[in-house]
Amino acid sequence: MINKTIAAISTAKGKGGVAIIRISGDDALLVAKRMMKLRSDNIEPRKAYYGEILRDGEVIDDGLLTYFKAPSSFTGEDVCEIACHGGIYVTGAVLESALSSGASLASAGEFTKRAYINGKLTLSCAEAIGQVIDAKTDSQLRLSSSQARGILSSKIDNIREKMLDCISHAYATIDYPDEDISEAEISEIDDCLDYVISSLDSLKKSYHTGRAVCEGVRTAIIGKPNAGKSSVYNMLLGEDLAIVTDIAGTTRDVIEHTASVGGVTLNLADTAGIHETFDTVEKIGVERAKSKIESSELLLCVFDSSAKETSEDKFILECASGKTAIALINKTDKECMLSNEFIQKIDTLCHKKIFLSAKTGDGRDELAKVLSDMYNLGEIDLSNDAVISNARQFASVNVALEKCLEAKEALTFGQTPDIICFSLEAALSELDLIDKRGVSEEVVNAIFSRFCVGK
Ligand SMILES: Nc1nc2c(ncn2[C@@H]2O[C@H](COP(=O)(O)OP(=O)(O)O)[C@@H](O)[C@H]2O)c(=O)[nH]1
Ligand SMILES: [Mg+2]
Repeated sequence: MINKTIAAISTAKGKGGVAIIRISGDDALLVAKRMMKLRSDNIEPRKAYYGEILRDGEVIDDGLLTYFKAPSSFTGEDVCEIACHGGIYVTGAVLESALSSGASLASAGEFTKRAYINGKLTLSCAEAIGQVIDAKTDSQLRLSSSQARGILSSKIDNIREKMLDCISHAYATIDYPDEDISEAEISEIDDCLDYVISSLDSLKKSYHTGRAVCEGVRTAIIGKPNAGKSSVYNMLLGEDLAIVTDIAGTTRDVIEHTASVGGVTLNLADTAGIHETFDTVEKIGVERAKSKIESSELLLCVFDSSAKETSEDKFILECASGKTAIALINKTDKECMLSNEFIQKIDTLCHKKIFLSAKTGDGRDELAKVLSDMYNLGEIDLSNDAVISNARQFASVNVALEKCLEAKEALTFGQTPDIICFSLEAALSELDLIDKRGVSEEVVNAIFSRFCVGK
């Protein structure tokens, strides 16, 4: 039953100055009044009221009650927020009091799900709110905050309206089957369709950036022992997380952390140096490094420039071919001993090469620039452009685009309008999977279950 009144702690679990218990549903105010001794009985919306908080009739804390009357609240239902002291035990006790006063415990994401069901948010805005909460980097925050404000949703609405225009024009011609479609009508449908196609195409392309920012790029740092992989790893993370020594074979297990470089989220793996070894543990490390190469989307191949290249370096270069790889020619604070021939080979096999010193940090900015260019961060304004950032949205945009291209082909080859309409309607229902009611309950539940309780 949707109108069951729910409650949860909406602030993070832990000790803090203040915590907020949120209550939503028809009985929200009744529950709040039962659990608080307030000075006034007349609670007006959007005002804060001080009072004592009771549990089983006993005062356990004091705090502020704010009431938001439906539909002008986050969930669209009656909402009460009680701000109490932010200790772990006291917030638990206040929540308990809300539950014993008639509320049920909210499940993960239930407040946001209700906001979606009550039409306060589109699905992509709701997803973006989850991403705002989960954001670990500045780019993630900028992107998710703009999508939470509805930038993607309004772009989708705009495309949808244009699609409807195309469909209504095409239908108008079906209604008068005896007349041929006039040149003017064809060109009107054609222009409208071109706009829809180019908009869908830029949304589709934006996923390259959206994914790199939100989900991150699976990246492996590879190289021979002592090339400086762990030093590069630490430099990119800005912390000494991996052990660095001049002893070959220091890194054995794969270590993974997330770094933001040039706005791109790198899901970085530092690996063991790849070479022939008889050490049992190191051998396992080398195998793991090799399998990381397979499962990564981007390779950062580290070469030690202070010594002549070896067969191991050549092997690393071979690993790079056919993959997206950036060569990091490390230790540039020392004299370069790599042969020109080897550097030329790097140029042919790697996407880019960067001269770098993990010791001094030289070259880090260039790497940031290369990554930002690779993922089009310079072309996209994360705070203002509509960007696709998850696979669900991408799949729908992709299919909608294909269907529109089919409609365009039908129009170009002079097919009957019903064929054009058929493709356009398929595109429309696919687009409606992003924000509109075409989304199945299963998908909606899966999206909201990823949220934390209290959101
Ligand atoms: N001079 C200099 N030494 C470096 C640089 N990067 C790493 N090293 C040194 O090279 C050795 C091996 O580094 P490490 O990061 O452990 O290499 P890994 O085995 O590839 O992980 C250590 O002694 C580092 O201090 C650099 O840019 N310049
Ligand atoms: Mg290492």
